[in-house]
Amino acid sequence: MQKKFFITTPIYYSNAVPHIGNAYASFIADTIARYSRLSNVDTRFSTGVDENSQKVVESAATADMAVMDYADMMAKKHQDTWDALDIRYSDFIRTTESRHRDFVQKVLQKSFDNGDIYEWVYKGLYCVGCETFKKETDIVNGRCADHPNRELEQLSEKNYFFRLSKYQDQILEFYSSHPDFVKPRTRYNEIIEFVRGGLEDFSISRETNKFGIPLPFDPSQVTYVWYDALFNYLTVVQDDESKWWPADIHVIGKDIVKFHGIYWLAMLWSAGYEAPKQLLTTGYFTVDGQKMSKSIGNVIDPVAYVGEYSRDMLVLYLFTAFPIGEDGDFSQEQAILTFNAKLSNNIGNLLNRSIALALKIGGKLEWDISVTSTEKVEKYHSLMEVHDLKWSIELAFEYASEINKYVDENTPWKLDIEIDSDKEKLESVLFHMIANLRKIAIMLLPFFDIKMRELLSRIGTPYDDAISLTENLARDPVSFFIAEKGEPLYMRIGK
Ligand code: ME8
Repeated sequence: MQKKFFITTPIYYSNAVPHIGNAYASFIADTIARYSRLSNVDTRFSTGVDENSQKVVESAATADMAVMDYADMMAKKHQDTWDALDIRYSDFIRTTESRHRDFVQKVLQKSFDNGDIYEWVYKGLYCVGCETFKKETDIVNGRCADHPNRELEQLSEKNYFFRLSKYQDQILEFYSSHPDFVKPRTRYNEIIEFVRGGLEDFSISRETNKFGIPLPFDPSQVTYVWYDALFNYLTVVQDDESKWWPADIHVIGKDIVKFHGIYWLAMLWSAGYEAPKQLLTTGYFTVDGQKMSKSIGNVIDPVAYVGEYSRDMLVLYLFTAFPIGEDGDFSQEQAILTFNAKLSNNIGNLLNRSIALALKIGGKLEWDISVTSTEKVEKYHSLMEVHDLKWSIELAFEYASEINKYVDENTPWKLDIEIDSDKEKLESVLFHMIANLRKIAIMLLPFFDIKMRELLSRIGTPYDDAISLTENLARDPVSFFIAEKGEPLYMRIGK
């Protein structure tokens, strides 16, 4: 078993509160971190805000606030969002913190000393939306293809450049010896193709921006936001770098895969660090068929959403609607249908039936043989270990459907407990139901912690935090006690 596990989310730009797309990346990292913690692995999960960006300066001006006052307010809003969504991160980093400035200056100096950073005058069109200079091929009708509402800025300034071109061969060699470095495979192939096309050195400083980390070897310039942002992943582990680095997984969206899959590797190597182990890349989703945008008014606020529905409904839908890595569409109608079918009906039904039957025989039972198979558990672990969250959840629901079918076939409600042979059969069916439902709930624990713990307590087989999730799953209960019927675990939405 792995000694430690370190997972990260992107650090989100702090000029807006997190929307559902940002929350998607955080839910993925959170679920994987929960599984790791429940498996008794020493786990670290970092997130935070990307503050040294022109976007933050502009938004502060629009809000008529001093930049740091605005950044403080927004960092607090980000933390409040993650708390409301029960995202259990262990580290929250702000790139304006002094620990981050000190660390970034240290790595900049290292790369400067070894000749990977040099001075040059740069001329080009800059997009503040992307925080990058744009090539002719990225420009459509005089504007950035991704930010058609913004004017491109013509910049000409003395800049420091990072010698990315030097690392081209090393990056290609790394990719060929690390076939699982970028998931899914399509993104891995895209990067290789891009690198083969030739890598150009990139500018890592700005003369005109005043908000950012000053270069240690030329304080008249500040670091380019991406150079500073990527190093957040190392700043957070400065308390014990050799234990935590390399990171096990960076969860990122497909929009930022080039920064992580190319720039980041070269920047790390240049400063004397190893590459992270894996980039888990998510797709993008649209909302009811349209790109999420403020002007359309379809940006979903995840906090309002879980307030109106529930965290479990949001996580269930985000994880089952499309596998990680694929693009998808968020349909509110489908989200409700999925919730009703899977949590309210399938799991809810199995729970209600188990409780109703148990109460028929006084709520108590003892048993001395194992009644569940290990096959599903093995499959579950192998899916969770490769972070296949969609099929791990689907496996648990398929399992619940099978047990519901088994109950339908055995019609235990027709049995007469006054007849000995009937009573024996009822007990056997019931124990089978409880032992399997218990396994299903444990499998779903990293996704729906609160409700699954509640379910386990209600069927008289509480989760044991003293042992690992694997051990909890490996043991069948030898008895249970159910005191009362209780409210539905998941109230159906609509009719
Ligand atoms: O890029 N669907 O921050 P950011 C799915 N600060 N995921 C989405 C999404 C959508 N429609 N929209 C955004 C930055 N995301 C940088 C990162 S890391 C060193 C610096 C998710 O606030 C996706 O994971 O723009 C994407 O990578 C992230 O939000 C971008 O957040």
